[in-house]
Amino acid sequence: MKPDDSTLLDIYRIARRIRSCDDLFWSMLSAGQVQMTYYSPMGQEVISAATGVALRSDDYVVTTYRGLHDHIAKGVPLRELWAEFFGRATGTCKGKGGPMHITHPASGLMVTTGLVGAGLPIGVGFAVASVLEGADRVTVVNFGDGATNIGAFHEALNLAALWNLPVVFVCQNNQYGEKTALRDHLTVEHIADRGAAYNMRSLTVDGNDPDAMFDAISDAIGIARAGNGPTLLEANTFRFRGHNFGDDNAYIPDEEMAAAKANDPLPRLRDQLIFRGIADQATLDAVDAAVMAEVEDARNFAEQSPMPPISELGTDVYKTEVAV
Ligand SMILES: Cc1ncc(C[n+]2csc(CCOP(=O)(O)OP(=O)(O)O)c2C)c(N)n1
Ligand SMILES: [Mg+2]
Repeated sequence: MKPDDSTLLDIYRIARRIRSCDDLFWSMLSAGQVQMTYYSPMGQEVISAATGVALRSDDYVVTTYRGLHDHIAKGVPLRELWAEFFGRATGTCKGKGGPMHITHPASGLMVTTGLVGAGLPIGVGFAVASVLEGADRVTVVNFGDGATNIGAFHEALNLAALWNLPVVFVCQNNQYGEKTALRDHLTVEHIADRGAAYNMRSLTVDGNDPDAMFDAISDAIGIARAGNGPTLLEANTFRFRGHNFGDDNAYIPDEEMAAAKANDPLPRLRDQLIFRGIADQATLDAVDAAVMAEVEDARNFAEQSPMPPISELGTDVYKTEVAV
């Protein structure tokens, strides 16, 4: 299904929101104004934005440490999200999860995990739960290219295919697993080729193309919701800001980075919206300004929020509360 004009504008707004949060996190980290573990999703925004508009609010998403784009696109409120990234008591997990463990069931963002590949079997579990409950909810699991070398990826795909589960596996192929390039860790041409081992519907798309990405993800979601089983969707993209804050991308050849930057999904989408007459510069500038105001509000909220009290250390952690 191709996105209509208003859907494309929604994708732009969400992608812009992600980019603005990432830019501000990056400048605050660089200035030493905040300390946190941070894995930038810069360059991968359109994958999540297109997925976010294609999903229902009661659908589920599972993601990884590189999850900011998925959190925002699924609708985790920016204030609580920022507060959790900053470890504040007002955060989604009372400041005890941090950037790598965002959970916000009210918006369907169920799990963020720091363990590579660990989200896939969890997503399969959510899909089994939907079937047992008779709900037509779909689960989208996001992971990287490197994660497809982990045993859990293969176990999850096998079971999802065998049980015909309502799950979509989205591999955000950013061409690198930490400092290892795709060509040094993969024997198949496309990650989607791995789905054949499980007789699973599989395809590769340009994740930076909002039309192609929305088309592919909405089809996969529709097929899963109708009870027709899982899809492995490989969304090609690039990672602009290194593996994590502190990694300078020195191992990425200059020409490769230049080509990727020329394919930056944000300006590409903006140009498309203008070229196709969907929005003009002034309209998009207004969207950018409104988004920036939301982001500044979230930053202020997080900065002004208290740290969790010591008494919270043992709560929500163990089944039996531990007094501290
Ligand atoms: C089970 C496990 N093994 C190793 C690591 C260390 N590690 C963290 S991120 C990463 C690379 C994963 O690459 P990819 O799946 O492509 O995701 P990306 O970081 O590119 O989004 C590795 C090896 C880990 N967190 N968990
Ligand atoms: Mg990767």
